[in-house]
Amino acid sequence: MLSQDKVYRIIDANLNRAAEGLRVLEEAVRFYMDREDLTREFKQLRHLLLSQVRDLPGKEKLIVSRSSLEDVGKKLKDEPRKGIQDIIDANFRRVEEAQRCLEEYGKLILPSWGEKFRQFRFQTYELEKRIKTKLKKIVDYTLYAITESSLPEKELIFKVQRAIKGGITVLQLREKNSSTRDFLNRATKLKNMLPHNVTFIVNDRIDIALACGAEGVHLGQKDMPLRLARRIMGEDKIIGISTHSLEEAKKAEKEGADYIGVGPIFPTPTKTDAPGPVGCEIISQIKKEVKIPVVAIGGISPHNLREVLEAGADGIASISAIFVQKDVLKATENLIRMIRKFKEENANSRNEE
Ligand code: TZP
Ligand code: MG
Repeated sequence: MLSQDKVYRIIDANLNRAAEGLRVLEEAVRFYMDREDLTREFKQLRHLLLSQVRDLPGKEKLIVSRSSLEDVGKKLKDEPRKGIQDIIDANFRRVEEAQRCLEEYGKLILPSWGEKFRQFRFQTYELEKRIKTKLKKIVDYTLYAITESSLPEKELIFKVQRAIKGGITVLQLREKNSSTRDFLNRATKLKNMLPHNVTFIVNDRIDIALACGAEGVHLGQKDMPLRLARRIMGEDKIIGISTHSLEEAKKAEKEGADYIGVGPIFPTPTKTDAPGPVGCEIISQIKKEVKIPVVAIGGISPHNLREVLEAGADGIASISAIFVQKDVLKATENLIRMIRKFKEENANSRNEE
């Protein structure tokens, strides 16, 4: 039989857990997202939740029943956090689980707590949805490396490690001939080895992107339509679209793409079914009319990089200038150094104007 003392102990632990989790979330929306409205909502929810104790018969037993030193669960460690998104995810879980416990155990003491805490839980789900749509990761598209398809796995992993060390900011896994299982295994391995400042995108396959926990997917004009992809992926995932004209770029933005790839800018032997090169001019045209980041792709190398950046590209995507180089580390370091130097010069000359 569950003694009343133990029920009070569970209630006490979960009130604290819920309040602490809400406080962590409140700090995130206040200081990270700068959202006064959401800050207020979290504060209200926390106060409302704690104020329920007023009506709880025998509420003085809560503190009496507390025995954190004897808590057998206190040694269980939380997973390490990779960044703000991880913290937010973990704390929503914590709050929702605590609310569920308060709903289940609380109603043993006060039946109305069942419905009250159910409502708090749904209010929390709602807040979570709103925050997740706002909190899409801010991606640095500066150097977007795309893997060479069908590399032996060991070589792929070795080269990706070198590219990470060299400073890529996005990694896209592009496998054109793999089985689903091989593709997924590779995606999972790469996802697990990427530091959190390198964004992981899967080419073509929404299912694999979701299954391995990638941050997004990259789709071509003949892949899953963007609106359907968004419905499947959810608002918090990144969706990039390949475009070859201003019209396609505008359409992708209108339908909710997070970034566009434009190209092939120059002739490239890497993608044989790509339309002819579109040149740099299209980058400036698109930049004038489209607000989402523009990543240029196709035949880009240290020799023509400057032209692409001068046309206004937010980032450079490449397969061969990174993964088909003898020394992937050096090639990557060189590209990133050139791009950063250009961006710095540009920022300085804009300041002087
Ligand atoms: N899409 C347009 S061009 C291209 C893709 C995937 C190939 C880019 O490869 P590279 O070696 O950087 O030209
Ligand atoms: Mg595709």
